[in-house]
Amino acid sequence: MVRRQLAAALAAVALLSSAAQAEDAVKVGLILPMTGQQASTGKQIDAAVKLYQAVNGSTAAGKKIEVILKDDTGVADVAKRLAQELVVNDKVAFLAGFGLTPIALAVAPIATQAKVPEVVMAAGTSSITDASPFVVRTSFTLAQSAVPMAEWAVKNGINKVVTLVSDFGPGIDAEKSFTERFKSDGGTVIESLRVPLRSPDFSPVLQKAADAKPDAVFVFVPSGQGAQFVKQFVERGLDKSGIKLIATGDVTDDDQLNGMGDVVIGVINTHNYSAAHDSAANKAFVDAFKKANAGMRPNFMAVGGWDGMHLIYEALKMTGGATDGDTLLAAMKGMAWESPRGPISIDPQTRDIVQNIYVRKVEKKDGELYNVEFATIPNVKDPVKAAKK
Ligand code: VNL
Repeated sequence: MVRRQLAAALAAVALLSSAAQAEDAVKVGLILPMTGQQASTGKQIDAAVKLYQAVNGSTAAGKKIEVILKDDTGVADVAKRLAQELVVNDKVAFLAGFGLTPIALAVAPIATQAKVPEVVMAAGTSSITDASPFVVRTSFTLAQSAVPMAEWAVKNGINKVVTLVSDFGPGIDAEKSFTERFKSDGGTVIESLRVPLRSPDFSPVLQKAADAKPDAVFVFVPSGQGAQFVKQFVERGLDKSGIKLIATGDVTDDDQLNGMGDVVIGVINTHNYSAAHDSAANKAFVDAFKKANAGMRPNFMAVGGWDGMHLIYEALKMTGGATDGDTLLAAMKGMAWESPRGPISIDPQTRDIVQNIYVRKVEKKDGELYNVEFATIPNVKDPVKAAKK
């Protein structure tokens, strides 16, 4: 009898303390494309988030940080439903992830309504941070990379260009910001070509680009499509046409670069992160990432995920564990730290990332292809928002 009462009492205590623990946990709803066309982005970010917790522990400000991973399959409507469920049922303190622009945009009204920070770890269209005062970005904008690419091209004797981009938000930003700067620096864009985001066939546009006989083709395709693009570039014979390939670093993505073959050696591109970035912080990051993921090389998406977790942890430390959205946003604005990509900060006015952009050349080092950085444009703010002010 006594024993049974004791057991019941102990069970009650256990229940209470696990309830208290659950209440103490801070939940992060991580919405990523784990399947479908953009699955490589989901895989990279998920791995980086797990690594962040393995290296830094699973608590911040004395609270357990519980990540709830959901697969949006790359579809905006699915992401929207998942975000709603995470807010209403799981009571998440953060929404994070967002592998594609339409997904980040679809979730923004939910972030606004629920006053939950939306940490954008991947998507790169400039306007995303305008979609909600609760959006904070740790990835990049396309204009950040495209403008320096245009500047480099004109300075290096490239005068006539065909642009070729994926036909959605970031591609249109890349096309527009490259073209504006290239023209104002004295270059000519002779043709602007776009390919669909879903299942693109690059052959017809590559033929058009070849026929236009430019000095170079400027290309943006999203992470995960670079290898296919390069394959078709070669199949159409553009590698032997004398037409140079210049690009944002999304094309020569570390996730796929090694498989692209020697044909990409020498390709000049601009971006925020290279696995070959020369710093102690990056070496430690790349080594730990490879060790935890059977040799997989981290790409710029992984770094956006890693830094998104840093932002979440540090904001919680600053608020002493308080999780109301306004307090968290105040903590995030202006935060600065050293990322594996170099020094970064969150612009307190726009909530967008400020970071170095590097001009890189694909080279072979120890039998592997890398984007080797040879010039740095420091502390680049999103040029689209900077121009509006
Ligand atoms: C986006 C931009 C997606 C750049 C990407 O890869 C990328 C986006 C998935 O804004 O949707 O490389």
